[in-house]
Amino acid sequence: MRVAIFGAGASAIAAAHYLMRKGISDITLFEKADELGGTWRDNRYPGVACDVPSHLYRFTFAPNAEWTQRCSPGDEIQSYMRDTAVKLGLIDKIRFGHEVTDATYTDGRWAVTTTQGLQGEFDAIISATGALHHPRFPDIDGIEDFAGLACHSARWDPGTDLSGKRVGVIGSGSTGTQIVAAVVDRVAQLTLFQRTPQWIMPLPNHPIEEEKRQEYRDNPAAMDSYYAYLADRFNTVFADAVSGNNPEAYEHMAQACENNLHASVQDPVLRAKLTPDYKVGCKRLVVSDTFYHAIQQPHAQLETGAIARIEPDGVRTDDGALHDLDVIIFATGFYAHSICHPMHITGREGISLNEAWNEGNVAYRSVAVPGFPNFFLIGGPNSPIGNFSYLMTAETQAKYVAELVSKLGNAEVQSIEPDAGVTRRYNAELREAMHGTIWTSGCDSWYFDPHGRVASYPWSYSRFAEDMKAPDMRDFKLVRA
Ligand code: NA7
Repeated sequence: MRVAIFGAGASAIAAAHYLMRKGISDITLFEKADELGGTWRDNRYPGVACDVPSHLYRFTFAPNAEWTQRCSPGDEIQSYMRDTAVKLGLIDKIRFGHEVTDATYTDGRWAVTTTQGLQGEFDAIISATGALHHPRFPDIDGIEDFAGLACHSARWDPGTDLSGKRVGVIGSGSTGTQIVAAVVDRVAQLTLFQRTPQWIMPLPNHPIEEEKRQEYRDNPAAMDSYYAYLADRFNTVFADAVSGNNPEAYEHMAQACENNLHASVQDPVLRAKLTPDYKVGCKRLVVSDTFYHAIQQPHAQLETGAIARIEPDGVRTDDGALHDLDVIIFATGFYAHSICHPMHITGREGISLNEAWNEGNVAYRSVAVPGFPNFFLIGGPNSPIGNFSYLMTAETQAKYVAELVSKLGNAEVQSIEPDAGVTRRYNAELREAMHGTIWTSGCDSWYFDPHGRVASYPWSYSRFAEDMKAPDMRDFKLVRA
């Protein structure tokens, strides 16, 4: 059994781990960059941190007593990803600098080609390439004309010195708010260009003291109990609140965000500018207990006027004002629906994944696509991507996919793919369930795909966990050799 995994981020690490648990060790991970870690390798902007507590944002199979903060900074998570890959013995299995360009299926085998040429044939492939990694630059006139330093948040060079600089941040999502809070004390002047205000959930990011870390080192079971506690809080309270499955928790959450704004911002004009006109949770909730303080510093400015264009000296807003800047940081998000792009994946009878998905990304339970035998996804279409630990999603899917892949180890089974009718019905049910969710309640967000459909998971986390416990083989077509 030879399995290829595309990517070497969290999803790929989870996939490799669960394949190895099934005794499948001939695994090759193709990684376009020269380092693993995915989003934590790419995002090194000031203030980058996970908004999920670290003791939950970890693999169940790799507990870590060393987290230094409740929500750890990006570089700690990146080190954790690397350490985990080393412990699993994955480093030698990764081909760095190999961006997959083509994967073509013929008679039970996938031929994989990367930027370095044909890499041979595999019995199965798992695409674990992530959703948030194609930086999205705003469509603003003159973006090329800026004379200072302009950079997307996911392309930030951590060596950049911002002290004494006039800095503009465009975008006020999770990334923009983290940057503002992190740099405000070191810059001469800070302007946040906000197109739409965000609801902000205050979550103090306290340090985890050495004493606590020692306790976890001495007693790993305590970490597991804490993980279980956090998982329960996040999945049955937080995530279910957002997905409409826990109205009482939703009310608490909405109230907490409203109280946070009122308690933190006294100036009525500024407060009005920061008040969203949509429901809490419609856009992905921002988690911060430092942003409101930062934006109220005397040298910080919240600009809500529309941007007319970018000029060599800065940003000109519609009212004619020029905001002079030395640095512009584009915290403008990602092409979140470019799953598997720009790879050419060709399934049975020459069907291309791009064609199969030309009216939107559709999969059976996020992990498999009719017409694409022995091809699986981690973090595929409609994966649970709300405000909880993506690592739990990735692990649950990886375990499920490993179960399917292991069936190919049986010499009698040549290929597995989901039934087209079952997949259609699953997606019809999913779209139906999307009506009335908070995400469709009247705001724009990166959850919407270019076809206007929300690409999240509409049901409760417990349903996801239950449905994904093990594949129901009646939903799959098996071709016997
Ligand atoms: P997001 O959440 O997609 O936020 C992008 C921000 O950029 C958002 O405030 C946008 O405003 C703003 N934006 C985008 N285009 C423009 C233009 N043309 N002009 C002004 N402002 C613009 O990306 P993040 O990187 O913050 O977070 C992505 C996810 O990463 C996050 O949810 C976590 O899961 C981790 P808009 O709201 O569209 O008006």
